[in-house]
Amino acid sequence: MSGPVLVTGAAGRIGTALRGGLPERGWAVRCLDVVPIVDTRPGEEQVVADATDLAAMEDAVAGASAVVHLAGISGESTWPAISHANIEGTYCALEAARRAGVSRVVLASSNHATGYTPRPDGGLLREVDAPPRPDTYYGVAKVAMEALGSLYVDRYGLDVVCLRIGSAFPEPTTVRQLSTWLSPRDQVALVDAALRAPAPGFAVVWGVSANTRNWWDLTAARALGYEPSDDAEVFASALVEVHGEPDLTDPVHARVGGEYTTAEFDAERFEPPLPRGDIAPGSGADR
Ligand code: 15L
Repeated sequence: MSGPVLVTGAAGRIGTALRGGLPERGWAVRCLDVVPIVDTRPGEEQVVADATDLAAMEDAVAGASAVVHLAGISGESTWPAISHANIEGTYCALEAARRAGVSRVVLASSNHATGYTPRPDGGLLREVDAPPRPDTYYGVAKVAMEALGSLYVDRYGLDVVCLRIGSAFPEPTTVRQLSTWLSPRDQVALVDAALRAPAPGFAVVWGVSANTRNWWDLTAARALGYEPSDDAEVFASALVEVHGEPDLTDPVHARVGGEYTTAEFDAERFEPPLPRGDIAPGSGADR
């Protein structure tokens, strides 16, 4: 590996975990976010820029060895906001990488790209059995992300790994997340594997920890070299005591996207987001 990894949305939740863990795995990190990072770490490079600004992205990617694209709105919002931040942002990340000759791009996709997919009657759900079936405009943007990644592999020969991330939080806070949790340590392990996998071409893999209650198959992610360490089950008794065991007929547990497939997540219920410069780091504006 030569040159730093450009991490977009570096001030956000996953970006912060990666900034902590990637250097220990030998990666230098160049951070990019619309807001300055306050707790900068030794050796990090900092770029304050908007990931939807192609010229700025071209400058930011120069000399990088890979791009990890996390920037964007991290949940449902209005169509103008999602289409600009999340779809335009993905195009800019891939196009800037292509123009700079950076051949490896890791994209933060999401389970919500296929959120309406039902839970299988038994066994584990493979990515190939969960084609695009978005549950929100946010999910549509993740479908577009995967489609753009596929295009840049086939047309321009990039290696693009799309991570269909589950619930990337410090710890699970709902019973659904006992199945969908991706711990901060495993966020680092998954991105590290996506960066190192020899010639993955185009790959789409689930991003969850080694949860006892997983129903998304980790075979494809493990084939990339991902070795998860954590299991949400250590939080199960406390969560089940408060919320009860999950009812598997409830859409929240019967579909990949959980709550996002319910009426509560109709985009009409969402306000346009704050202007991007007013968004605090780690507020969820970046993944
Ligand atoms: C996501 O993609 C979101 O970024 C995150 O906020 C959670 O909602 C997560 O999915 C999830 O499904 O738990």
